[in-house]
Amino acid sequence: MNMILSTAALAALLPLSALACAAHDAATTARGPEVLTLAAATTPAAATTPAAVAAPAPAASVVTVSDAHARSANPRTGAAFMTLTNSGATACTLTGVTSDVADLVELHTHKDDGGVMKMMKIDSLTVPANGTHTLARGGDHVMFLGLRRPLADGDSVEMVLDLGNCGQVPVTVPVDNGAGAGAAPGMGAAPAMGHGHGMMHGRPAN
Ligand SMILES: [Cu+2]
Repeated sequence: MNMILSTAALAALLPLSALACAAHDAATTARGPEVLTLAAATTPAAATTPAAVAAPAPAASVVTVSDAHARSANPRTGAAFMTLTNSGATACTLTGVTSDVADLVELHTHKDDGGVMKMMKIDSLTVPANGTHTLARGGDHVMFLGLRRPLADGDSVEMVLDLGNCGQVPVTVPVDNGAGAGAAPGMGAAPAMGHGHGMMHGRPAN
């Protein structure tokens, strides 16, 4: 009898506790969305303010970017190329580039060193008033050192160009590892270029 009673008691209790659990879960779940709703209500408000403040900056920049692409010849380094056009009446100076694609992002150029093209870091690039400056293979480029992810065709790289008084210019650069390979047969040895970059980067740092 005891056994039967106990079982009956258990049977009677179980649904209760199940209900209690369900009710508790429901209460917990109900609280969750409430918190989420509050957070969701807060976030857009917070996000709106910086966006409203930041909005005039791109509009103020007289520099636009065209024909941009990025490429990488090895897993550790890559580069980006583009044409910068300045529609303003004064020169603009590109002093830096930021991107989360690599540990280090630098401005580079190539120089003929006794018949050997070597690349080196530069502090800035100037885009003349009402003119253009082109970053191209074998010349000036944005250098990615310590890639945080591989650059595969079809990917894109987000970066922000710091043009000082001319503003911050955000740009999304598509990855095209084959771009320019046919245009510069002399420099076309892509692996050699990549190798050169790697070699040069280790050394001037010392
Ligand atoms: Cu470089």
